[in-house]
Amino acid sequence: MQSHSLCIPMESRFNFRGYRWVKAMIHAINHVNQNPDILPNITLGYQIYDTCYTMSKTVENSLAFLTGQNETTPVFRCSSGAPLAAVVGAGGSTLSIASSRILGLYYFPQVGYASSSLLLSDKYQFPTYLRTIPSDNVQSQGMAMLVRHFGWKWVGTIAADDDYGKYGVKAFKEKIEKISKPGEICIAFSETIPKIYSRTKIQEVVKTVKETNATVIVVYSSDIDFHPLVEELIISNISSKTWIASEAWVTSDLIARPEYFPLLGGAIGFGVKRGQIPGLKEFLLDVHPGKDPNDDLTIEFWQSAFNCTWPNASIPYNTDNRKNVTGHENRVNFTSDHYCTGEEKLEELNNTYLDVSELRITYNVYKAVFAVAYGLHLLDLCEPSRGPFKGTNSPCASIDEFEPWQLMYYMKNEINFTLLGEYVTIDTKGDVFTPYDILNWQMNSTGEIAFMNIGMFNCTGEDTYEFMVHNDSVFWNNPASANPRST
Ligand code: TCR
Repeated sequence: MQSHSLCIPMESRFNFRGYRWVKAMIHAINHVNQNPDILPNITLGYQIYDTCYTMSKTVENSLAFLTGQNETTPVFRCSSGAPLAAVVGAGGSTLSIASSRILGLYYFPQVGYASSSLLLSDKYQFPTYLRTIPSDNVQSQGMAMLVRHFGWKWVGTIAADDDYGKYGVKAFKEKIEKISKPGEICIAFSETIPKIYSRTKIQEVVKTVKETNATVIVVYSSDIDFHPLVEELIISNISSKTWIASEAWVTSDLIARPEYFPLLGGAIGFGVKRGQIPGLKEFLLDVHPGKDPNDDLTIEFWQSAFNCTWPNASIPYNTDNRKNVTGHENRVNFTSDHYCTGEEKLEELNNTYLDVSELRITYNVYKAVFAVAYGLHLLDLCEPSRGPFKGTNSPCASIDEFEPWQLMYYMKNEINFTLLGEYVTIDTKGDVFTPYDILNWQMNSTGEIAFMNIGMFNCTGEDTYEFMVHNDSVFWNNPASANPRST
């Protein structure tokens, strides 16, 4: 495995959830390799890069991946000479968009598992982008129907300042306009969360939230971007609001903390379809930094998980340089003064890495890998002289030396397969339509936050939807414990 981890961390902690996605990706590849019905006699390999949640690293990594060796002319081959098949990723939409502009240039297939921005459905701009997460066009419709369902008149919006937040909120407003009568639902305010930390800007958002009469606020943001605002809202003691959560933060362990419950309890949000991946838990437990001295990511994982320094590690434990970059005063530099022994007990680790109870994006990652595998499988099944490509004798592509556009031919036309009992189909815009669970933040008896399933939302066809909410199951976070009439 080749992992590059020369990040300036955006956060002072290791992204355990992201690391779980990495493991799920590898696990899925292993499953494909072990499965005699998919690509028999072919072994898929992989390279995993860390985007560091930044645009520049994403672009750089995409080019490094394509050239195989820091050259600028892509050869589309691994160092072994085998063809590169596809990119799975990136995480956030802004990063997928950046890499997709490069990959699209070469007609190189890309399958996203979390990037849900509407922009990515535009095949003119992103001809080779497919995804296993629905477009936010769908989620925004769901949010608008939720607002109408509960009869709220005034709604505020807060968006992360990126292609996810801004386009999500834009679609939400358009859907509101479409499904309501004039004056029935109104936008009380629209704020954005800065991408580069600025306490002053965040305090302006807090001021708006404090002063508004609207009791319902939609937040379209990743957990990482939303977190500094949450901290500031907590300081201001804001409560009795009903927060509508976009899928990226609704089940995040960074936001769903008991200490934030007075602020965010009762939040209602959309979670993409869950899945259970056989054997994943065991696979997650099967990591050790001693296995491969070049596996920087695992070493970094271990150091962060157990608060220790791995002997001779190239990356020091948790050095946070972000302070200098963004002027974020709250962050500290800390290094651990003791070495890891390698005897640390992974089973005792109590964090989101090992939590396989809410596999939503993780399941999408798994699906994305299978989508690529099925594309390759179709390419490999091509019958000689009955191939789809131009030339004498209708040639096929060869699995040992195909070109990116040849795999793209298959990925674009007919990706549908059954995975773990679910029928997965990706349309010609690269989009999928899977149902959402509507989740409500409640406090369970042990003082932890539970994501109660209170309904579902599904897009069933062009402009046709199923929407269902159990009103009686909703926990409302206000003194009356009742639907806040945001009038
Ligand atoms: N779409 C976001 C990124 C994102 C995400 C997540 C990141 C989504 N869900 C869960 C971390 C965890 C949904 C985007 O940028 O498109």
